[in-house]
Amino acid sequence: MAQHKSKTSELGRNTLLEMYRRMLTIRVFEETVFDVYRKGWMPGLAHLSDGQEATAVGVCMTLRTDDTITSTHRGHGHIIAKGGRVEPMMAEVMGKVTGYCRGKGGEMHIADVSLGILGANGIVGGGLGIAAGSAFTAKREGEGRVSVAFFGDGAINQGIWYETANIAVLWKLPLIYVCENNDYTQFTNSKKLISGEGLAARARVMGMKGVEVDGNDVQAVFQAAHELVEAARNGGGPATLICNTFRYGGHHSGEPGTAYRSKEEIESWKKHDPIPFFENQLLAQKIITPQEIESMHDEVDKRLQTSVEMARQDPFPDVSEVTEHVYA
Ligand SMILES: Cc1ncc(C[n+]2csc(CCOP(=O)(O)OP(=O)(O)O)c2C)c(N)n1
Ligand SMILES: [Mg+2]
Repeated sequence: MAQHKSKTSELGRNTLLEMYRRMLTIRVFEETVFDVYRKGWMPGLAHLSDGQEATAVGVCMTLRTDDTITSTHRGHGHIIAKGGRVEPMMAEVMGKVTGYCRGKGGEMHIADVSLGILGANGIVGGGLGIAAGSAFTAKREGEGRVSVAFFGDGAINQGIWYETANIAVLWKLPLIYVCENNDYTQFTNSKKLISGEGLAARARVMGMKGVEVDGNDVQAVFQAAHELVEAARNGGGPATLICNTFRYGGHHSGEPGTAYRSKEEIESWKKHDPIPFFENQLLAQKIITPQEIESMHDEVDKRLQTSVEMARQDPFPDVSEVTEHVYA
């Protein structure tokens, strides 16, 4: 991954295309999971992140493989952005033994420690404490690793945010808080829930930088994240990046997401869809051709279809291992 280039204009073609491929992979993964859900091929509900791809990819492309991330209940995009493979992810979604967590985690609890993915998490704010612990370890080990905690605008009101932010500032931990501000906490507009002057101000009051960015512009996210990540890597301590974005679907796959959000609101965000937005930038800069875009779409579609076919044939974990690989 690109660690030392501070602007996307300094990134090579291959890195830019990889950013595009990962965004597209997230979009198609989410659409495929929704389809799998509707067909009754997975247990439970899916928490999808289509619409939010640029935030996940813009941040994760600034990271090294040994940097760590923690994710949320809406975590598929973060995992793909950090290099996770869609085949064991799809198997995990479908509860199969070939899944990242042997089918015992499900869609909300995917982890791959070898890639620094310390886990998605069904507890709102649950990843923040894990990320702070990882940042503490990174600081002690002194190898310049950073820890990124993705969290939602709803999670800023969880006590653990303040507890970890306090100690992270005091101890100058290499911890970057990345808020995916999609304006909603389940079915409530977050403006009704957040006091004071907003999310970035909350970060500043704790004594760290609070930077706000267009979360649907992957190049803007990359640049803002890169600056904060490199400062943290070099001993500058924690910071918070607020990425303004929007989820297209419902809070989960079981609801259409239109009862509490107007169609106009959803449509207006779709006009600033992160994927065509980046696509147009790449086309204008002659980094990609329309033919290459088409073949990348075909390649990603096929890969996702194959991942479903494979997972469908894979077995569920055997009942004899029900108490294995679990903590409780
Ligand atoms: C500790 C805790 N409280 C409540 C819930 C129920 N819950 C699940 S998601 C959610 C809203 C989270 O909103 P936000 O952090 O903005 O994330 P988003 O869903 O928008 O990605 C809530 C209240 C939970 N899972 N954990
Ligand atoms: Mg939210």
